[in-house]
Amino acid sequence: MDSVKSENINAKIVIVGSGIAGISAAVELTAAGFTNVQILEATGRSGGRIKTGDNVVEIGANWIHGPSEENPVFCLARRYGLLDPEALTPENQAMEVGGHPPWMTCLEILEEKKWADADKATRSLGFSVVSNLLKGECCVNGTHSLDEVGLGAFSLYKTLPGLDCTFPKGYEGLIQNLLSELPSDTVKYNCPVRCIEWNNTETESPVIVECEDGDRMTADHVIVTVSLGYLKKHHSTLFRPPLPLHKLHSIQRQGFGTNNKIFVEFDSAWWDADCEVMHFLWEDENSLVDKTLDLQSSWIKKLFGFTVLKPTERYGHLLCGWIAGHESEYMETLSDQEVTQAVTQLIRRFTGNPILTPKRVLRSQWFHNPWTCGSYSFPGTGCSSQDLKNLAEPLPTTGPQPLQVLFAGEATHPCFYSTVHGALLTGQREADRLLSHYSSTSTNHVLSKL
Ligand code: 6YU
Repeated sequence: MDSVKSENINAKIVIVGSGIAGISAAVELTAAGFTNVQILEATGRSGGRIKTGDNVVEIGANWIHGPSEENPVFCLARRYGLLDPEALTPENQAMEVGGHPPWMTCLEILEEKKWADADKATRSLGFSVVSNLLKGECCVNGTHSLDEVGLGAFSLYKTLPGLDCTFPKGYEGLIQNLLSELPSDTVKYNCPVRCIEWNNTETESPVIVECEDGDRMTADHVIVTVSLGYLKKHHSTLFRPPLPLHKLHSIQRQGFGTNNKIFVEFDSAWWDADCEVMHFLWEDENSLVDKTLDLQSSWIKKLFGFTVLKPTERYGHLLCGWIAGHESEYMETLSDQEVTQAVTQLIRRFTGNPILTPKRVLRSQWFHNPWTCGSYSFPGTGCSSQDLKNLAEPLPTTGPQPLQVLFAGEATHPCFYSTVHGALLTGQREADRLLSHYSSTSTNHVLSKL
């Protein structure tokens, strides 16, 4: 690992956000010898969109997508001893699943049928299956409709080999282990940043970070890791002077949507022991046109299905429903009772069992979370790889005081956007950028990873 020149070790680096991107940046900078690294976190906890609830229920990120040697989250989780033995086997790491979560089984139904000579009822079923697939695809992409996803940029997403795996004791274990590598006072909680004033010439350090409580601190560098949703909503007040236009346009072009989960717990299982996923097919969905006219009465139809959480010893009899888009955002505005009622009706209708009653229902609300403003990014229509580069570009790139404001977070990764490993790599990328800047050697280096 290159070392930083001793006179630069005190450079003041502020990191906005204590999600995986912010924490991984802090760990790398601290390990390289920087002594003045402070994370400012708006909420009272670290982890951001990694959030484990009671009974190891994952409110946010679920899987390590592509758990294999190239995936830094997998390597870290293995190092910290956070994975089940199956996930560590070479067979598991070699499996190619094409980047889809383990729920997209509906395709098999389509493949079994000969659609060209099918009768009307069968064709109608076919449309229902396709409609269901599209709802699932909206969840994967975190978008309302696939019409909002740019075809060109869609192919930028890179999948890694490995059968997606979970953290048996919760994804947050990764966060706790990483935090333990930092000095205990590194994260300041309940400290929302209101404004980042850069290009200051009146103070010795070029950046002033102003918090909601009016506290103002100077910094040599600020790494911004807030979500793209937050940036879209607050860029005009968050930066003074404003962001350059090309960066702003890229923020606008890149998509950021909502995918929520609805957990439904039962006293006992009413599904088969080998059931992994249930899809809901609606008879009247024989058109692929988006026709969400009455959210109040039809939002639940956007829920594509339930995955069965396993093993039962860990989760009890628990289903996880998935719902994306405007219907998902509407669902967030309903009371717990209204959501429970809609889900109960849905399950009774599809099972034909009028007395099935969930023990407990819990849903995520990522769109109305003021510090996230949605779930994750996707390549919007008209978005190109240049937009992703622009999102990651620091300010300014040249001049006497470069790299005042740097940008990390899942949406700034060129091919692993929307994932935990993507976010982690962007934190390391920006730490590396500062290390190269301050490094005693001029060679471009890659730090020995954690
Ligand atoms: C993954 C998965 N997964 C499900 C759901 C969600 C996400 N992801 P953070 O937001 O974490 O941190 C920023 C911090 O900043 C935060 O703490 C804020 O409080 C703070 N902040 C904000 N404003 C501030 C201010 N003003 N001042 C101070 N602090 C401030 N990823 O790998 N596996 O299974 C899922 C899933 C419901 C919501 C996911 C998954 C996404 C990850 O959770 C997410 O990328 C990272 O946690 C983000 O970390 P961060 O540090 O950048 O931000 C084919 C193809 C198509 C392409 N897509 C395929 C991939 C599918 C993605 N998978 C999704 C699936 C699920 C289920």
